[in-house]
Amino acid sequence: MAAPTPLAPVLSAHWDARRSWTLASYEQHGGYEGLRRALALDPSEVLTTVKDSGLRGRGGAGFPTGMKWSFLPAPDGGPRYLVVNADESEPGTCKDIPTMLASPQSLVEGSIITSYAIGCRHAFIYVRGEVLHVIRRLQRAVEEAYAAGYLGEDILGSGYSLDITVHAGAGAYICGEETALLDSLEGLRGQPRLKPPFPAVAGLYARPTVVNNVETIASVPGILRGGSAWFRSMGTEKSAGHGLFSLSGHVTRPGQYEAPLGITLRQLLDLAGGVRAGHELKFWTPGGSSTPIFTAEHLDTPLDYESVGAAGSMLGTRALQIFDETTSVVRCVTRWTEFYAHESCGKCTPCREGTFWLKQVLRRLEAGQGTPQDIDLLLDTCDNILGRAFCALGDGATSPITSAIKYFREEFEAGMHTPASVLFPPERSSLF
Ligand code: L3W
Repeated sequence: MAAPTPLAPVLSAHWDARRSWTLASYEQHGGYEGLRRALALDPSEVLTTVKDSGLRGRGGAGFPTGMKWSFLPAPDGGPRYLVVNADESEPGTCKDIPTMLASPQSLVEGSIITSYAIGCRHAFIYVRGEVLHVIRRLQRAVEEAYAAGYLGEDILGSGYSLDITVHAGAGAYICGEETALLDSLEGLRGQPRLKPPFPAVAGLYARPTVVNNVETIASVPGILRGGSAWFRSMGTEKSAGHGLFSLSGHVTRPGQYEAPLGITLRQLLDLAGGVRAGHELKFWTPGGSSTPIFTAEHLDTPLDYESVGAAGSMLGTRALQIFDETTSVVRCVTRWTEFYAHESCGKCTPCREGTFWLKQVLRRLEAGQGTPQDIDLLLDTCDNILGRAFCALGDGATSPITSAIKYFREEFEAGMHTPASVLFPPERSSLF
């Protein structure tokens, strides 16, 4: 199979246009053509188009989007909802917020098409609370869409009606977990629900609900415009289409790079000017801090769901955090673990207690005051969280630790006698 080449961007194609966030700019670049095509089809045909495209959830898990929509039970006359997960909080992940800032109308258009396909009359966009500027921009985009007749009653004379509410969260990582998000949206404390039932069956207000990530929904207008075969012509057989890859850390030109799934980090680094000058790659995350880390040996691993999984990690949110040889892996993993311990919602014991103890052990290893039992203690604690926590937060917290010990065990052993700050002076690293 030929190596994927960087493609002409789709999602980010117009991000550099003047006032790209306005409806006028969006329309100038083909905006709302996808909605017009969708409204000319039966809702079931829109669903089939998305199913045939092979689009998979861009929020981390990669669940087939069309299949998720088709899990909604047959209409019973009651409400059914679309909830867009815009609670982007995974460490290193920075694709949804740039999308909403530069092209909020792509999310609004995608939400209308999706709602039409699933028979929803009221959609919600749940945005993390800290990003007030993003919330304002989205609200303005929704207002513009109402004024232009894309939202409200009888959209474009089709007889279909839809309202969209932009809802601000309060800044909790757990509210990115889809069922905690639904609880939060209902006004409750955001904590995960037991699954099943999945939201598709009993979601918001116990009604059938589709929960999809921002990038997933923003990809839908392009699929309606270009067709499912066009989308499938990019990426790999099982990981179709394009995606935003966010490069951060020790990289010359950090930012969002749009490319077909299956591109490699080596190719992305070529686009981003490489690892910062004079340094070399030590380790990186393929999908945010909740995925097992990779090293330089994975530079040519195709970044698609199957290949990354086969290499022992997850594609996740495609948040590629790059760390060079000046970085202490122990210090890095300790910072991430402090984040998980802080953000654990406390509902289940393995995650609440486990992340606390992982943090304690890692802090003493970082300080060079570890004990000979500490590596086994870390691995044993991770083993008691993995698969036993209530939601993915617990599992995610273990991934960087177990993978870092696998690749850099000697650095954890050094933590029994030498502080990380001596081995890796923070001023050299410039990160952490
Ligand atoms: C109906 C079934 N629906 C599965 C649906 C389910 C959900 C989707 C995926 O975690 C991952 C996590 C993070 N009937 C269904 C069904 N579904 N079976 O499919 O479900 P699942 O359980 O595989 O994943 P999840 O709980 O949604 C997402 C990883 O993403 N991650 C991302 C984190 C990003 C953030 C953020 O920035 N806000 O939190 C990074 O790696 O660790 O593994 O919709 O309902 N039979």
